[in-house]
Amino acid sequence: MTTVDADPAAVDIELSRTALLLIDMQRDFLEPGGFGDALGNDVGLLADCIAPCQALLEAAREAGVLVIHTREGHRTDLSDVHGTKQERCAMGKRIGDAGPMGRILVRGEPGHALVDALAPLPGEPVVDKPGKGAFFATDLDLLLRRAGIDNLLVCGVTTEVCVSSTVREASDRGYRVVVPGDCCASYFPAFHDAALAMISAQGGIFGVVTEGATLVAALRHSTSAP
Ligand code: TIU
Repeated sequence: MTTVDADPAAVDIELSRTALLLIDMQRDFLEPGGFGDALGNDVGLLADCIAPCQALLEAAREAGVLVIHTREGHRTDLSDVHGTKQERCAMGKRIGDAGPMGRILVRGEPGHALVDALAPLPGEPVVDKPGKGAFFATDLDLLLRRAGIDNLLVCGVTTEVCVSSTVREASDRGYRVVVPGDCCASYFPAFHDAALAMISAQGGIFGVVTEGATLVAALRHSTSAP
């Protein structure tokens, strides 16, 4: 067991039953010309979470913790985009429109790729998801259950959209959720703060919140323990 200091209370996690989930660390959200940009956001606000995610990713790999990456995106014929999802991005370019990183939020396009700093290693599952929550219309739950996972370390973008949706889905499915706040980011700093507060409030209603460095230290300590 590894103890992780967190808000509102420390949690004990068994690393062999823990997975690191990196949510949608894609060029479409983090770089100019993608989906985030098309929605009218300042994508530069997400850059600060890359380095803490990278440090945690390295520590997780060293500790032998299962790493799963997700990507939000759609089929090339857009047959898996709800009309309502299209309607809600009508202010700029829409999903499937051509942009500087290829067709926006479409699988296989340059913008759909994960950022270089967090590229998956061969063998690390990459879950493609059409929605905001990573459990909706994916095989994520099956992968986690088959691997005997109870605990999820959830990082990524954006805090109040795909990270929060996934955290809530995971909580309802019985996973113990740990969110390192600096490994998440939002186009709206106030929403980031509020989303983290909503997770840990009321005794940890959806999970607990910690820092990336706290998790890295816990993973390293556990790896070097006799
Ligand atoms: N718009 C926004 O904040 N986020 C998304 O559309 N998707 C994710 O959060 N991945």
